[in-house]
Amino acid sequence: MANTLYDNLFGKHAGNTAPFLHLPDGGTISYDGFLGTAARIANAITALGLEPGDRVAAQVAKSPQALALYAACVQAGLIFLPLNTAYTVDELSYFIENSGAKLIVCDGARTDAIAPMAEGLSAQVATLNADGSGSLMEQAADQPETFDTVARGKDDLAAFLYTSGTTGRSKGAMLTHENLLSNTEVLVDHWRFTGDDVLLHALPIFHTHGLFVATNIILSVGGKMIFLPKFDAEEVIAWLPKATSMMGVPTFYTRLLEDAQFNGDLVRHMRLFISGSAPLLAETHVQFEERTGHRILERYGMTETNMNTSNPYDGERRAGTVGFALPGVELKITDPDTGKTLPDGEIGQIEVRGPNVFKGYWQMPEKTAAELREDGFFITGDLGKIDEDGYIHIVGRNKDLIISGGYNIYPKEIELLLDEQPGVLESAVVGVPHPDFGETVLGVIVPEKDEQPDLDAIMEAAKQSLARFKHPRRLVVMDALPRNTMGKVQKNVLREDFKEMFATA
Ligand code: MCA
Ligand code: AMP
Repeated sequence: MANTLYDNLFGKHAGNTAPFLHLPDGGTISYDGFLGTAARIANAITALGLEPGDRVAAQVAKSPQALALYAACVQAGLIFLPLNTAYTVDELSYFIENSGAKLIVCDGARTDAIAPMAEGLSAQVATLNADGSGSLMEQAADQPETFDTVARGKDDLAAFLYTSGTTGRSKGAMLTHENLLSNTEVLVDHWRFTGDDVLLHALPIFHTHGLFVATNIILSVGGKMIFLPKFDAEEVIAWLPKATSMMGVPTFYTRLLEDAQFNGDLVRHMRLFISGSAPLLAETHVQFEERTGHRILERYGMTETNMNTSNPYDGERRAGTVGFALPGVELKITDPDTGKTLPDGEIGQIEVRGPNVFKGYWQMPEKTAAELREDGFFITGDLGKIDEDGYIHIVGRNKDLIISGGYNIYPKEIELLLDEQPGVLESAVVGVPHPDFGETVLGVIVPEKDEQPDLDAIMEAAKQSLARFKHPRRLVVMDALPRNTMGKVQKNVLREDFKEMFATA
């Protein structure tokens, strides 16, 4: 029976004994072996009573089994909801409640903390540890290696990825089989991926970049991945000679350049380096070319849309730009006040439309309507312009967002926590330049009259409820926040005043 995503990414490899994953210990996993594991997991999850359309939340370390869980969900018609392993139980409980997930797959070390929350939300819990052990694989062990693929059409939902807005909590972006498959096919073609490619994969698999861009492309062409648990410059340098291509966030490239062992000889044979998720400094692009002779190909995407634009494969890869709209994607620059299209060269908000654009935010019709126009254009919240040669430049954001090492951080969430702390009258959180993470989090606190807030206690409170990557790297106390005549906090002034704070961090 037809299943749009499963058939095109996974099912077509049935019986293929060629390697799919190369593991850091030197082992390999074949396509066929991987599909067998996925089918066993699909059987195990179905045996738990889950039905097509149910959500499966996964907060698990990167492993072949974690990837097989994704394949299993697609095969069983379940909606896959991957979550950052850094999220605290507080953060997790929101995603489970909001999505109505029926099953949470988590690391065994976290079950004590997660089980009570899961029980309260009527979700089952299964464990999957970094080494592939845990109750999920125990339950899968006795299951058959084949599974009757559940029929799913192009408009059926394949995944929810949570992403925040400027106000309130995260929203579940609903992605269909077609959203994911159409983008994969365009990228394969645009970036010339083939079955001969060996992709060095050091990204996490709980976000679009590592899962729906990197992994789906390799699955689509039947190539191989060097599947590293995380980015570690030494490990990456050791494996690069065996790879043909790599995808990364800008921090990957700046960290490689900082390593004296990273030189042109190591990567002379490589076909392609791709960067995205955050702006790649033109300076990094230039330094990388000087060191290696390779021009990094920068592209631009979002959770809600997968990839929208890319620099050309053959033409000039222009530093500081994100290239052109991908085939099938329409992109326009509009006036944020009127929504009218602006002439080339003028700065406005970036809007995109195409088969890659998501179906809306789960159970949030008003938020969907605010960002996804009736005519199908999605308002990205990024500010950009189109230059005289047609290259798209991202010049800023119309949304209050910090991108640290490729992870998105929404200041509002941190401000709400800071504002609640004893002695704090109000706060503002801004992103300031950071040499390693691109941007990092600075918290500015205004004390209540005659109060001296305990900054250590505030950091401790942040640790309790927020993932580590969201913690302010520094807290600064000010008498008052800069405001404009309308009373709005001028975050641009704070960003300017503190832009050198981490210059030498
Ligand atoms: C880890 N830490 C971080 C980050 N990552 N803090 C801020 N920002 C981060 N990104 C914490 C660690 O918990 C640690 O805490 C401390 O900072 C330093 O850790 P370090 O060892 O330096 O970090 P790492 O483990 O090496 O990770 C850095 C990383 C990683 C390799 C850059 O964050 C990463 O893989 N980022 C990729 C994110 C990604 O895939 N984004 C794509 C989103 P402590 O101080 O306790 O030790 S998809 C997307 O954006 C769209 C769709 C797109 O266009 O792709
Ligand atoms: P996310 O919400 O994780 O999907 O992050 C999407 C955001 O990352 C976009 O709206 C952009 O602000 C940013 N982004 C992704 N790729 C790039 C890039 N190449 N240059 C600048 N910003 C980027």
